[in-house]
Amino acid sequence: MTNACYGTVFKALSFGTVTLPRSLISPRNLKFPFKCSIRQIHMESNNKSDSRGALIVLEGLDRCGKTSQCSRLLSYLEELGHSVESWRFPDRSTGVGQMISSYLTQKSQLDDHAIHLLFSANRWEKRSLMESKLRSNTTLIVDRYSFSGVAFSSAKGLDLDWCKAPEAGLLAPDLVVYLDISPEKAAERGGYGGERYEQLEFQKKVALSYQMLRDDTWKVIDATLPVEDVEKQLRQTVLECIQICEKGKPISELW
Ligand code: NYM
Ligand code: MG
Repeated sequence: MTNACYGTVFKALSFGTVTLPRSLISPRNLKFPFKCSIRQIHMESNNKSDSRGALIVLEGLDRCGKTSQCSRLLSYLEELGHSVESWRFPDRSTGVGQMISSYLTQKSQLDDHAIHLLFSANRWEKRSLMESKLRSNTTLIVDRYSFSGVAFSSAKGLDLDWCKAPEAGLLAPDLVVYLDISPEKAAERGGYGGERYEQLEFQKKVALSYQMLRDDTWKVIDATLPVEDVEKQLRQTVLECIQICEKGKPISELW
């Protein structure tokens, strides 16, 4: 086969648009010297199946505005036609979640380590569902995640690395947004709801723990800005993140 003929065969295989001359399809003529090139073309054409939803996490002190920003973001992305769900941790609907809820509402007492592990278990019980949602192209907006777990427990004095350990292997977020507000300003916002941890002195310690956890991949937004301004910044950074995941960014794990 001449070089010109190889050229025709490759063109046909790569783009599927050129009809191969019958004489070239006979097994005798199909001696490809570049087998691996064909395999590579096949992989490239499969890229669409790597497209996935984004795991977006919002973090911050109690009363920083996370919950309302999550629901505004959900409506916005739905209006744009994205497949998106809003999640939160703790997820109080499960058995583990009910134990956590009873602890937070002061109906039960638990050792600090034990409650830390329950918060972590509450994420582990959702891990596989989370992964299948992402793989089926659904973006998840998550109100609190592992960073809350580590920030709140280490603020009680538990060792930071000990707190991080049970989170290892959970899905890594594609974006962490930190809604930044001082503990004093947060406390001024209509008061706390009376759950455990909702006290100014404790929130000051949580703010310090968050500072230790934060790295420059986090998007920090000034949560004292008007709601619409926070929302605008959030939308922009979230859309960029969704686009990157659509292109097939691999899923990774903490930490
Ligand atoms: N919290 C939340 C933890 O202490 N560890 C965790 O892992 C998570 C996810 O629960 N004060 C704390 C932070 C909050 C409290 O959360 C309940 P929310 O978002 O207020 O329902
Ligand atoms: Mg709260």
